[in-house]
Amino acid sequence: MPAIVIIGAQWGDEGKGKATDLLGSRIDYVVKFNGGNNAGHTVVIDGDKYALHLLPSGILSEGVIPVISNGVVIDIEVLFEELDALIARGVDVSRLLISSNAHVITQYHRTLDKVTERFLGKRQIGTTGRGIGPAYADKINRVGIRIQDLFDENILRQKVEGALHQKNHLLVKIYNRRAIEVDEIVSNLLSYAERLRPMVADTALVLNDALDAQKIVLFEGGQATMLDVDHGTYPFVTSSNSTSGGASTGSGIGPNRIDRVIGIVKAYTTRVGAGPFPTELHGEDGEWLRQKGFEFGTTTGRPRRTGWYDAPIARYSARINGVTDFVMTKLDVLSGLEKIPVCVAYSVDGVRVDEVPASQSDFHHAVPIYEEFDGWQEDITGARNFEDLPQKAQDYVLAIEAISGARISAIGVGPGREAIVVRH
Ligand code: 2SA
Ligand code: GDP
Ligand code: MG
Repeated sequence: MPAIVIIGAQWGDEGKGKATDLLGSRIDYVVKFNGGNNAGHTVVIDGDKYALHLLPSGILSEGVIPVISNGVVIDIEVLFEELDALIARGVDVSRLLISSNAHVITQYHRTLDKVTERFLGKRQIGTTGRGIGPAYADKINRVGIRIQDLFDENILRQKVEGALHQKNHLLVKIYNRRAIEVDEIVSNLLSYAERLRPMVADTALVLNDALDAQKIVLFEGGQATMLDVDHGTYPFVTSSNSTSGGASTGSGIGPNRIDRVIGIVKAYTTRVGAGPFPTELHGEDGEWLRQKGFEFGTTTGRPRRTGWYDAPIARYSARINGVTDFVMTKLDVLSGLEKIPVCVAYSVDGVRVDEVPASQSDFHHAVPIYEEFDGWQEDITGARNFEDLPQKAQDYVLAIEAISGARISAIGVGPGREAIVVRH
């Protein structure tokens, strides 16, 4: 089973970092293929907490080769900060490989991200402010800066000039900000070149060779299906393909090499930023989930919006990603509830709809139709086999599995690396 893809099946923060880390001991390469330092993956190992943003979570597993492939946008200053923080904690990061085709996030991308959001006012997306959208916009607009450009000053200067040409006009005339100097950007980027050089590689070739040699390669998706620029709740999405297809285009391996797609779902739902969220809870229950699940952004610290499990979204994710199995996380957070509502379909303007509506306006109007399941009162954090779970927790998982479109092969019962029930 050489190529495995892990993706978020909801709106992110499902616990992908933990799932990646769990597989870590069996894999040879771990690849981040989309997004940038907007991601936030928390991994807890022996009580020690690691928050990773730009680096793949698999970097914490000994012997694994971490790869940042072409689909990623890289803020180099953040990259080095994150590497240095791991080095200080004794993590070996020396094997990291970075694609020469990956794009770079610069100061003007961060600035534009923030001023654009401010300009949008009430219509803002609630981005992480890390410059992700503007960097991908430049990539698509063919005025992006790639990692390989840092090794040729002439080319770099020409490209930065090209990129800043329109942006300075926009910044000065529309947003009333100061113009950004070409020299400032070029010298900043050049200052990173020598440290970066030994990490840069033709990562598509490396990964294809690895797969030819029967190595196990894990592709770790950032963000999630409902935040995918094509398949998510556009425009309330991130700017990359965070669905499983992104693993192919974002790394340069053929789609037919992917054997397994693991969708990570939380036992309930959360979302950070604006946009539709049918099962969102605004009252006490929502706050209870937020506190009990510690639902605060790993990158920005923002409180996450919380709500019940949404089965049409799980089915949608199973379909769009070709999910072979789900890992359900945070089941422990639901312990102590009398009844657990699960969204099984929506009512859109009075009509029952069983699948995620194709029209955004319909999705904005979708009202969940709930089925209630019995809760359980026991603490389940010590469970390691499915049979260790209280009968009602087993029933909840099996009921959700039946309506979610794929098998649930593992269940998270606590934040720690070991807190997982694997179903055989
Ligand atoms: P962006 O910055 O352009 O990617 O923002 C666009 C939308 O994508 C959402 N987004 C996220 N949603 C959940 N988790 C993310 N990572 C962090 C975490 C978030 C944080 O792990 O907690 O710390 O706030 C993430 N990254 C992007 C974002 O909220 C916008 O809705
Ligand atoms: P990611 O972006 O999908 O990697 O997820 P985040 O790291 O942003 O958020 C998931 C949070 O849930 C982290 O704080 C994890 O430590 C935590 N977590 C993961 N799995 C479980 C679980 O099964 N139970 C509990 N209680 N916490 C979990
Ligand atoms: Mg996260």
